[in-house]
Amino acid sequence: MNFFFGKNIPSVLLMSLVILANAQRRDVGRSKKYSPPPFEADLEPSGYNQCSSCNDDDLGVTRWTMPLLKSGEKKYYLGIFFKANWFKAQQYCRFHGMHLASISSQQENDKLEQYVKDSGFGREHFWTSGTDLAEEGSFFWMANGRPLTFVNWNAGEPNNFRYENGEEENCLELWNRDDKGLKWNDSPCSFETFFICEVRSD
Ligand SMILES: [Ca+2]
Ligand SMILES: [Ca+2]
Repeated sequence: MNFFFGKNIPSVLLMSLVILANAQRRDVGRSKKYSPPPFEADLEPSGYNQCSSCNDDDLGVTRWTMPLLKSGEKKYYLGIFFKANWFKAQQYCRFHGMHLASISSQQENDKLEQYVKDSGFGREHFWTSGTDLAEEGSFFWMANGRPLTFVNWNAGEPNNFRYENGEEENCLELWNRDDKGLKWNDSPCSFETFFICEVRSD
């Protein structure tokens, strides 16, 4: 008993302290090695929203959280990663703080056409927010609740074609049907295709 609790006590204590200190040193080293890097926002909270690196490219596309095509007061987003029916496309845009697109001038249509072509999706169909679901034949933009003020229908459209299952065409898509440019067509809202969202500044 004296061996442990007699004159050897100081040396036992000393050894324990040395072991403990070494263990702590290892823990300190380990915690430094595996600490996650701090978020940028934590480092520079004031610079987080300044978008210092979101320069426009030749098309006027802003790249920050999402690539957006600038067109006057609007910004457009191309939904090209999955196809969705008109309602789901609407939901996607709204979830991200946008609307399905509206087009109010030839200039906007031309800019979108160029953007779609340059993005490699010139043969695809794209939903807009145009619809005559509320009243057959009276199209308006869900994006702003207004009737169409500019139209760019393809020849023979809108034709409200009736399918075998009884569904008619009530949603407005953009489609370069016969190389005459990105014209408009009414299409069944249940069809799944790409879509265009817009950000409005008004
Ligand atoms: Ca219709
Ligand atoms: Ca049609």
